Amino acid sequence: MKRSIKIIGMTCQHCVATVYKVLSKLDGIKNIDVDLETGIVTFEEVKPVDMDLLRTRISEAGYEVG
Ligand SMILES: [Cu+2]
Repeated sequence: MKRSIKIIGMTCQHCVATVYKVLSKLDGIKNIDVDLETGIVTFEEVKPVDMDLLRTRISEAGYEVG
Protein backbone atom coordinates (compact mmCIF):
# COMPACT_ATOMS: atom_id res chain seq x y z
CA MET A 1 0.00 0.00 0.00
CA LYS A 2 1.24 3.48 -0.91
CA ARG A 3 1.45 5.93 1.90
CA SER A 4 2.30 9.65 2.10
CA ILE A 5 3.43 11.65 5.09
CA LYS A 6 4.54 15.24 5.44
CA ILE A 7 7.88 16.03 7.02
CA ILE A 8 8.42 19.49 8.42
CA GLY A 9 11.86 21.07 8.68
CA MET A 10 13.77 19.81 5.64
CA THR A 11 15.81 22.57 4.02
CA CYS A 12 18.40 20.88 1.80
CA GLN A 13 19.54 17.64 0.20
CA HIS A 14 21.31 16.70 3.41
CA CYS A 15 17.94 16.73 5.20
CA VAL A 16 16.45 14.62 2.41
CA ALA A 17 19.24 12.07 2.82
CA THR A 18 18.79 12.01 6.60
CA VAL A 19 15.04 11.49 6.41
CA TYR A 20 15.54 8.80 3.78
CA LYS A 21 18.04 7.01 6.00
CA VAL A 22 15.80 7.20 9.08
CA LEU A 23 12.82 5.78 7.20
CA SER A 24 14.82 3.07 5.46
CA LYS A 25 15.81 1.68 8.86
CA LEU A 26 12.19 1.22 9.91
CA ASP A 27 10.39 -2.07 9.41
CA GLY A 28 7.82 -2.36 6.63
CA ILE A 29 8.94 0.57 4.49
CA LYS A 30 10.11 0.24 0.88
CA ASN A 31 10.54 2.50 -2.18
CA ILE A 32 10.93 5.75 -0.29
CA ASP A 33 10.64 9.00 -2.19
CA VAL A 34 11.40 12.28 -0.44
CA ASP A 35 10.35 15.57 -2.04
CA LEU A 36 12.26 18.51 -0.63
CA GLU A 37 10.01 21.21 -2.14
CA THR A 38 6.78 19.93 -0.61
CA GLY A 39 8.14 17.91 2.31
CA ILE A 40 5.99 15.03 1.13
CA VAL A 41 7.45 11.59 1.60
CA THR A 42 5.86 8.65 -0.13
CA PHE A 43 6.67 5.03 0.49
CA GLU A 44 5.35 1.55 0.05
CA GLU A 45 4.02 0.03 3.26
CA VAL A 46 4.85 -3.62 2.76
CA LYS A 47 3.80 -4.49 6.30
CA PRO A 48 2.24 -2.40 9.07
CA VAL A 49 4.54 0.46 10.01
CA ASP A 50 4.82 1.59 13.62
CA MET A 51 3.87 5.24 13.09
CA ASP A 52 4.67 6.21 16.69
CA LEU A 53 8.19 4.89 16.25
CA LEU A 54 8.42 6.67 12.89
CA ARG A 55 7.46 9.97 14.54
CA THR A 56 9.97 9.40 17.32
CA ARG A 57 12.82 8.59 14.94
CA ILE A 58 12.02 11.57 12.72
CA SER A 59 11.93 13.93 15.68
CA GLU A 60 15.19 12.49 17.03
CA ALA A 61 16.71 13.39 13.66
CA GLY A 62 15.49 16.99 14.09
CA TYR A 63 12.37 16.98 11.93
CA GLU A 64 8.67 16.70 12.52
CA VAL A 65 5.89 14.63 11.00
CA GLY A 66 3.10 17.03 9.98
CU1 LIG B 1 19.36 20.18 5.32
